[in-house]
Amino acid sequence: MIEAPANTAERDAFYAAIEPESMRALWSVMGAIITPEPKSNCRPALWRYDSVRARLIEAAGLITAKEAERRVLILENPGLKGTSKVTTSLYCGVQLVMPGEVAPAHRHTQSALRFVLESAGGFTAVGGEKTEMKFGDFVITPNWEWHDHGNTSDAPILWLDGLDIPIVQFFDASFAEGYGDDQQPITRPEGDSFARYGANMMPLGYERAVPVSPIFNYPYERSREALERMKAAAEWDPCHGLKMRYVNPVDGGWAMPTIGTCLQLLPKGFTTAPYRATDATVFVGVEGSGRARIGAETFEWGPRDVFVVPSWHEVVHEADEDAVLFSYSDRPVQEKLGLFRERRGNH
Ligand code: 1HN
Repeated sequence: MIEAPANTAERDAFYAAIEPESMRALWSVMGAIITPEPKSNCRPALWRYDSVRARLIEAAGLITAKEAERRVLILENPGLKGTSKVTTSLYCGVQLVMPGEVAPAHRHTQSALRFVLESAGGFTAVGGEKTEMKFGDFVITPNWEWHDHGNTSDAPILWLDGLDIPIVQFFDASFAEGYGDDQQPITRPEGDSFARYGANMMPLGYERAVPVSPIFNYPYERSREALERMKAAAEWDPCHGLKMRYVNPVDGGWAMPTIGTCLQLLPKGFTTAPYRATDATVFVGVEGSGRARIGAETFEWGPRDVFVVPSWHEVVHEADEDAVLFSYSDRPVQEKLGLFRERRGNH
């Protein structure tokens, strides 16, 4: 677009003179703030699960879940150091709860998703209901709901946390408080919300005041089975293989208002057509293995590895065996604001 006009001694003096008066000449910065295409410090990156897990076990020797409140290692984008961001708009971390430990109840205006990476038994309680967290489950903690977690097994439990922290930060809308006790009172039996909202039915007359799915655990067993059954019909999307969106059953929209979540299957030997979109996306390997070619870089991934495709970077996926990927992005926000764009294929 507009290239900054050349600097002259007179112009530089003018810029310096207006700076203390809290003014800036638009023409000196316009090209930097209105770019012809997305320009981001967010970089393609991958974290190996084995390395993250080993560091978390090390951290467990340093601090309890209770003292830490949440024993989490943030996956910080190497292009966004010091910001606690995995992409410009989203946060990602991996959390460890050791056998018998609890992560105490609190609430905040940031929304969270959990994607369970390793579990022999553990729970999260959200807004008065507990749910067992099993491998591959996608669990939602809506904004301002009390939540606490616990490990009821004799092995470590680990999951990925995806939060909209940078979005809430952008709007200066953060509120948070502790419950004052480790665990919140349980007011509904386990499985209650799945029975009410997860059986392709809903209580007659049900209306939801908040724009988030009333299902808070989307079990992997169910989602994976759907993909397996669809495989037989083989209506592969050239860019995505079989990619399914987790939905809010109330309105068919995204399960969360700020974070879009998907589960996809790429069959053995599949190579996707090049794809780019404005929503920087965090991918989590669930099953199988493959590689993502992101621009000029290639990232080999296996189960539980995490990688990031930044906004408007071309990605090509290849699967070595039947491969399942979970992913999340800020697409719901961009769609609501009319900003989302994608380009299928390379032209
Ligand atoms: C949080 O509440 C959790 O509840 C995890 O497990 C990560 C990162 C920042 C702020 C709150 C959790 C978080 C978090």
